[in-house]
Amino acid sequence: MPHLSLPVDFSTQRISAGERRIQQLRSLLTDRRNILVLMHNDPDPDAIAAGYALERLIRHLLPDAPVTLGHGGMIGRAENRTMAQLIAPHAIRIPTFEAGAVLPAYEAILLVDTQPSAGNHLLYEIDYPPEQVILAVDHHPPKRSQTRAVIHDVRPEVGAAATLMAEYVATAEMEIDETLATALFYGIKSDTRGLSRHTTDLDIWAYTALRNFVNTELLNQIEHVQLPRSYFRGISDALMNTMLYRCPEPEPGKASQDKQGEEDEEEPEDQPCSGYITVSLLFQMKRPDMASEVADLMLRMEDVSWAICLGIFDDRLVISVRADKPNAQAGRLVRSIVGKTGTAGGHDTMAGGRIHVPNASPAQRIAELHTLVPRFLQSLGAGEVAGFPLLDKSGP
Ligand SMILES: [Mn+2]
Repeated sequence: MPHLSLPVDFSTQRISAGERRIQQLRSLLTDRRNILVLMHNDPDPDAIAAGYALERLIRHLLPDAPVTLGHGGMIGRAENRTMAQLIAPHAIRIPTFEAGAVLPAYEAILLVDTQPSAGNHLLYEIDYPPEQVILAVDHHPPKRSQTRAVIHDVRPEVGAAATLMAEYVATAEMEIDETLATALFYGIKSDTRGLSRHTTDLDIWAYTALRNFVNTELLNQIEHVQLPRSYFRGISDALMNTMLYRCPEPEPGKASQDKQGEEDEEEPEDQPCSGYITVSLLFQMKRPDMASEVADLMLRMEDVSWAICLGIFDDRLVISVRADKPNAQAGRLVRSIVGKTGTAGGHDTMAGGRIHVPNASPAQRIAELHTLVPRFLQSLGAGEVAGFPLLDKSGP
């Protein structure tokens, strides 16, 4: 029976901590009549992989467990849709307006790639008993909040939730097959950009160990899926609505102070900015994750250190930010701008946010979107800078 072996340098302490989590999970879920593994809204490959792995783990621990895999929002990106169809076609989508009616029926809910205090999952919308949130497996920075899952496994240093689930799978000595391995491998690959960002030894272990079990054909089907024409139209719109702004020159003698310790979310600090900032506006997104896809793409432009994408999807503004410097604080930047008007979260180099504008006309939404631009530029020290359109050939 093939299975993953834990890293050889794992201390006995670390191994037994993992084993305790597994035992606790089994005993907490025993006799629950209805269990939901819940991914965050608009799931990405890491959330799908971690959700699928947790569902499989629960079935391994409790073969007759009545477990459902689900998410809110929509799976947009073609790669992610294909992954969901090939790996977890049984996963259910719960619309936000049904969350209040559907979720209380579950006696236990387990969160993957998110945590109770985050605003990007369906529990955020409703009053759900916190003691029934049995597990949170997440790698996003913790919020200042008392709301914790019973087993609260949040490790922000790790590159992917799929990495954490690989550890669970190895600890439980659960059989690993190609589908599970491919899902977890792609989840890690996508969240860490092939181990090139935000990576720990645990990510390298999981990525390497899983690679031996990957079904290359399945991985190719997901990663190199053919893209619909609407994708290219969306990219074209994005390119036409992208502006570049020069980063401010660093003031001589003004060394960036090393403020360690207390996080203050309200007070943005100097952000590392060099070269250019791109700002892309997407006035009519067909899917909410288009914003992150465009931000990813723009950050690949040479001499760009910040890529900001602001879009409109349904009745909300969607913010996606990418930074290239590991000491950037993209999460803090987005939180400081969204404030209490919406939800935000993220890591140092990637972050996102949502602002709901339910009773606004299309024109008002567009106006709201425009007001965000100077606020982002000001926070990056480029408030006074004149931008130029990316597609303007006479630009620098
Ligand atoms: Mn993730």
